[in-house]
Amino acid sequence: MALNKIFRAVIMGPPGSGKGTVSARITKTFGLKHISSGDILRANINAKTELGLLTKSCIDQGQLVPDDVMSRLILSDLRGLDSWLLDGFPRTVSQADALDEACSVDTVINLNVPFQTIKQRLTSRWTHLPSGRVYNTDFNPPKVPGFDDVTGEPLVQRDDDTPETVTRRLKAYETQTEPVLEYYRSKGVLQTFSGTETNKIWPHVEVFLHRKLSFVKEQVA
Ligand code: G5P
Ligand code: MG
Repeated sequence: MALNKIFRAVIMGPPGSGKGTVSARITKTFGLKHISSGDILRANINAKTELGLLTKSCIDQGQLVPDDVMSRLILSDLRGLDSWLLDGFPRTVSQADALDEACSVDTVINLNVPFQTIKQRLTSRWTHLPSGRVYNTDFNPPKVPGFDDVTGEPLVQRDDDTPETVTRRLKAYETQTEPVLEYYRSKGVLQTFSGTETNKIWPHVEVFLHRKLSFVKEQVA
């Protein structure tokens, strides 16, 4: 489906809920540009930039990077883009306010996956750092174990995917990110999808976005 109008979406959900996995499907099906705050931070850490050096310890400890750093980073990335799918930002009410001041959001997709399901997934996740592509030894294993399907480059396990850090990330989600759901609910743009399997959640997201995009098209016409 070619996107010929402005459409701005946010995808939310706890760590490991499948935001990256569902975003890849949205990008493939609807052509929305995927902007993942975590992927951008990890690319900076990998390249040892100033931002990477500044944020690495926060991420490794399962804490959030300060709001002003994140808002500046992501809002500058959005400049010049009409349509996008934001993954991992906003993560606090202060970040949601900063985004709201810069532009409006058409829809917020919330993946509501139980914490117990998530913990098992993250310890068996393998990531291709340059692209952000994710694999899972149970759910979607790479064709050749340990290597990216597209580039053949090695996969790594994220430093923040240890059981202790995952627990801290879930806590940060509960205290700092869950209030953002209420923020968007009160604006009438929040759409929640609940379940334990991405393959069962995805068809509902797909139908929802098809409807939403046809509606935006009619408004534009
Ligand atoms: P990130 O990178 O944004 P999180 O913690 O929000 O990290 P994460 O871990 O990237 O989210 P996800 O994208 O929601 O998870 O999930 P995913 O990668 O698609 O799926 C997880 C695993 O489950 C994969 O292995 C996938 O293959 C598998 N899977 C998917 N579906 C299924 C299924 O149905 N069944 C099974 N068995 N497996 C499945 O942020 C990282 C850090 O960066 C900082 C913070 O420190 C954060 O902790 N940060 C920010 N700090 C402040 N403000 C911000 N805005 C920040 N953004 C990032
Ligand atoms: Mg992710």
